[in-house]
Amino acid sequence: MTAPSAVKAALTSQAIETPSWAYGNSGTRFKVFAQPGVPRDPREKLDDAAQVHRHTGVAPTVALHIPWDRVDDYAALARHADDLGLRLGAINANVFQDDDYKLGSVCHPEAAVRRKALDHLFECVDIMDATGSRDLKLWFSDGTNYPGQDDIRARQDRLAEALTAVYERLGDDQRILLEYKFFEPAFYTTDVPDWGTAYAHCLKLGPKAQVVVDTGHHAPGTNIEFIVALLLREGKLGGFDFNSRFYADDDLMVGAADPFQLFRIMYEVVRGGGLDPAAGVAFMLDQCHNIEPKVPAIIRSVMNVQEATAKALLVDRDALAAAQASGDVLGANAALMDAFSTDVRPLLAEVRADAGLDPDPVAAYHRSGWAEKITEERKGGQQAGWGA
Ligand code: LRH
Ligand code: MN
Ligand code: MN
Repeated sequence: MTAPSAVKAALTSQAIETPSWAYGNSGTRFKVFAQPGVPRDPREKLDDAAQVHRHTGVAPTVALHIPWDRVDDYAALARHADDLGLRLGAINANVFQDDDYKLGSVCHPEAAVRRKALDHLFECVDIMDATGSRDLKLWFSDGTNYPGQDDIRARQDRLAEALTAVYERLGDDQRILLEYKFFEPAFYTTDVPDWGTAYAHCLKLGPKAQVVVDTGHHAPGTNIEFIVALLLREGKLGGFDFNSRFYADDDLMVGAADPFQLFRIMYEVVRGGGLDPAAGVAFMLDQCHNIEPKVPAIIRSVMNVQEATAKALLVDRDALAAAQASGDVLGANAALMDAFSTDVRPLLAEVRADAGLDPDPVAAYHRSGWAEKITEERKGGQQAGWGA
């Protein structure tokens, strides 16, 4: 078993990135429920993110979504982050909310629309240059609704062309993280529907292109930990968009729907060396908090990732390997289940106390008065993005 000090050190070194859009008002296509105290601009989203980092100690970066977080001066926004003890993280491109993209963005049949989408992706790289962000996260809503609507193969060619152009524009320390999703908003074909498609494109592009696994983007029953193990083994796991799903892309709090799945994923991350910061795996949240208060929900989510990580670190790898080698099916399964069944909350409380934090981040947040302060000061909070 990993020594307790090594487990603690690994837990302290894990950084979890929170998404700017999780702090804004969100809902479904049926209704957005506005909440009191919601940020009115990107700076206020960072102010909230600073509270998450203050109480957890492991959420130092914030992902931006462009144009949802469009500002005149990105370097100034990065300085605001710095003043708060934060850094700006992945830049998420948005080529899915414009009338021109009805038939797609970089895969659109018309060259002029493809050009417009590509220009936005270049703009995102310019923003990365200003913010010092490493990762450009690309998710394309491109696809078709009806058989025959467009040529599946030509769309792959157009996608490859755009990705190559963006790849060539990247600086030495910048990466493309290509995200896949099996359906929605397209209902028949999706141009990047699965890890295999994302992997094939990233492989052709080169070492600065990696796959991002959004846990909500799989068909029910998909073995996500297998995908994680395989991508890590191939050096192509760029990161995660963590959330949880009951039915489709529900974007609920990570670890809420299926903590056992999250544990299995984190075990493969640990097993594959992905927890080492040098491996470059970005642990990001991609969630919406439609009915629950946002800041404490994000704190809870960060804690859920930490709990799954702690359990994964507690797996007795020697006992597991011995059981596997001897064909002891039950013993091997027990080695995993013992770790999963461990209550790691006291260990994480200790890790926090060692770092000078309150052992109970949610309680500390509630006591801090931040919720009352923002409710008093902020009127007319911004919508997270959809329909904004
Ligand atoms: C698409 C997605 C992608 C977007 C985000 C808002 O479903 O997961 O990561 O950028 O939602
Ligand atoms: Mn996502
Ligand atoms: Mn999603």
